Order: sequence, then structure tokens, then C-alpha cells
Amino acid sequence: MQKQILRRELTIFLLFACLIFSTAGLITLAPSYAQTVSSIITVGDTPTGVGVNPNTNKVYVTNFNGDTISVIDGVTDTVLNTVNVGDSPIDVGVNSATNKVFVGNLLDNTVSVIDGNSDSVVDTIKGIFRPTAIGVNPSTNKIYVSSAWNLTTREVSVIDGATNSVVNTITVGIGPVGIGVNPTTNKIYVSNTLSATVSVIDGSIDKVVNEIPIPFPSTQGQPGNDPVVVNPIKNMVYVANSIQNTVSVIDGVTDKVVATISGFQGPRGINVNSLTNKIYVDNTAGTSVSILDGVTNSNLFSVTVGNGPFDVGINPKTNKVYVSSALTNGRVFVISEQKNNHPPNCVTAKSNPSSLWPPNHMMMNILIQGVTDPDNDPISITITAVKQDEPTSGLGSGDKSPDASGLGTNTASLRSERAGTGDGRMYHIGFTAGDGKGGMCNGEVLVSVPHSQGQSAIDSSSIYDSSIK
Ligand SMILES: [Ca+2]
Ligand SMILES: [Ca+2]
Ligand SMILES: [Ca+2]
Repeated sequence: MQKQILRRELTIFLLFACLIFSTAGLITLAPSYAQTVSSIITVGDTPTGVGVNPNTNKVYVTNFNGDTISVIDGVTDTVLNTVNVGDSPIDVGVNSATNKVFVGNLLDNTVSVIDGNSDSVVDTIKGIFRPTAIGVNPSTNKIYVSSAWNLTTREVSVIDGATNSVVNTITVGIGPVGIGVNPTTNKIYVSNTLSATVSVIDGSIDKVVNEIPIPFPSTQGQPGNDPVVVNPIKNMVYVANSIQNTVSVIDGVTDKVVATISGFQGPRGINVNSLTNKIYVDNTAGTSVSILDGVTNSNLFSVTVGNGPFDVGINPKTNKVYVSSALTNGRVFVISEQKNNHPPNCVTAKSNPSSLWPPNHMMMNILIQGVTDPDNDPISITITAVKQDEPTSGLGSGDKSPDASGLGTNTASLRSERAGTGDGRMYHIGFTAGDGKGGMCNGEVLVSVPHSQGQSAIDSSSIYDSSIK
């Protein structure tokens, strides 16, 4: 009964956010950024938390209404295993150093410990009230679990990963719904949604050493700060504010909010790829993930996923992003970066042959060679125009026309011909080169028909269309 009520609460939270924020504007720039959904994976019922072990390239997804964890193979992006855990698993934290996975079972008041080698539950830690968010410090092997389901809970439990026992309880702000860990500075950031603050825990003493207020307009409601995430390389902290539709940026040196980014729809899930310095924000009240640039704190682009994207897991090694879609039946969307395509280079193009002899009025095939592609993509050539510096007809005995064919194909055919009274004919073959991925270049190559064998042709300014009779 209680389980049903709380499950309804979660669903109402998500739907509520949808109703309130669905009219909010979303910044979407032109898709210059080559990140797209590359796979959609079917997991269990109501996927919420996502955790990634970059070392094993496995992804762990909590199925809130399924009481299971789906284990995804990051190579094939398919489900490897389904692991039964406790009641209503909501969040997951991975210790990539010990290959242990910690799952907060919201309605059981337990944390399941999964061995990442066997993907089986090896321990169940009891007595953690309403475990909501999980943060792991792989350097100290400590696991931080927040309790956040009502107005009175304001605790973070500290688990020693060596013994799987609770070794400390830390009082933070009210409603601690998100935890971000910086293993480098050993600081733990706890987002307290009801006090609109972020508590900073010093992991060496497991005490709160700072309380950062999340600024919000006094005329409006609270920011609704939800999850928090840390880029340990840049020492920057990001907080998603689902009510204000913003993301707060905290400098980890000063522990002060240094920027507020707007333009989201009920943002909830948030994560950062510390290698690319890009931040991924779920528009939980919508259907997309916004990608932010960590240098400029600007909204780069958004990728459409399913309804109610809830959490984001990132494997920085593969640069793959896993988004749980709590309101789309059991789906995880994989966003991956396609290698940036470079256009071919037409400057190095040459004709083969580059000179025709004898001038016997026969049509000769000319190949375009030497076009290169920085990505080594196969090149396709299309002849677009052929011009010459002599009229195509009326040049005396034997003159035939037209003097070129092959437009629209990859091979030009030119007449081996020149005016007996002239200084040699020069053909100009215009072409485009494509790499099959949208990259193109335009180029031109020359083919000469000299007046006399062994000489070169003089290219004069008069230009005639060789394909006209
Ligand atoms: Ca290319
Ligand atoms: Ca001719
Ligand atoms: Ca000429």
C-alpha cells in the first residue's frame, strides 16, 4: 500500500513537472554538434537511476517499478543481465575501482551491493531510511547515500565500501535529493531541494564544511535544485534546478555559484563528461537532453529522447551517454558522438590523361584523380561542366561537335581536337567530389590539345561550352 502511494508520488512528480513546464521555451541551436541517438535499449519497468563503470564498459539502470537492475553491455548496447534487488530501486552508484555497484532501494530502506564481475547481489545494507541518491568516491572507497523522501529527513549515510557498513551519518540541508563527488578534492556536494542549498562535505572528516545557497528570484518559488554532478578535472559543480528551469554552476575552489544557465524544461538528471567538458541535462518535463559547453556555460544543442528523461550516465572512454526515460515504457536512450566528417580536398585533383594527341577528332575518356579525403572516405566524382578556349564548331575540315560529353557522370569524354590556325586548345573540366557523408568540394582540372606534338597549349580567355553543338 505504502509502496503504491510512493510510486504514485514519483509518477505524479514527473507528470506534474510535465504539466507545469511543458510550455517553457527550449533553446535549440542548429545541429552543428554531431551527437545523435544511436540505440534505444529496452530495460525494466520505469527506469530511473543510471550508473556506468567505464573500466568494464557496463551500464547499470535501476528499474523503479520492476525492483530490478538492468545491466547493459556498453559495447553492443544490449541488456546482459537483469538483477533482482530490493523494493523500488531509485538510484545507483558505481565504484569503478572495486567494481562494486550500490543500489538505493527506496521503499526497503536498504542498499544492495552488486559485484560487477558476476552481476549478482553480494550484500544488502540495512537501516538507511529512504535511500534516494548515491554518490561514490572510488579513491576513498566511501559511498554516500542521502535520505530525502519527506520534510524531516536531512541525512547522508556514509558506507565503508570495504565492510559494506554504515560508518557515519551526516546532517545536511532538508530534502537531500542529489549527491555529487569530487574524488580529487575529496569533497561531496549534496543538493538539498527544500532548503535550496548545496551542502559541501569534506570527505576526510565526513563533516559539512560549507552550505552554498542556490540563488533564485524572490518573486518566484524555490529553484527545485535536484541532482548535482562534479567535473573533477575542471573542479566545477553543476546543479539542475527543476522549478527554475536552470542549471547552477559552482566553482569547486570557492564553492560559490558563478553562473546560472537557463533554457531547460524541468531539468532533473544531469551529468558531465569530464574528458570532453560537456554537461548533459535531462529536460524531464519534456523529451530531450540538452548538451552544455563547460567552457562557455552555454547551451549547445539538444537531442530528442523519450518522455520524462530521468537520469544520465556517461562513459567518458566511449563518449556514450545513457539516458533513462522514466515515462517511456522501459527505455534507455544511447547518445553517441559521430566522428566529425571533413569534406574532401579538390585542390590536389589532376586529369588523366592531361594532354591529348594526336588531334584526330576522336572522343577520349578523362579520369579525375588525386582528390583526397581527410577521413579516407571513398570519393565519388561528378562532372558538372566542360569548357574550352576555342569554338566548338566552324574551325575547318574535320571539326566535329559537341566536343565533350559525360556531364553528370564520373568520367569526361573530350574530343582530341584543336584549331589548325590556333595556339592549342585547353579544356576546363569542372567537377564536384562527395564523400558520401555530406562532405563535398568543387574543383577544376585542365586537359590540353597542343597545336604541335610536344608543345603545350596556350589557355586563352575565350570560354566556350564544350557540350554544346
Ligand atoms: Ca570525409
Ligand atoms: Ca569541335
Ligand atoms: Ca588556346
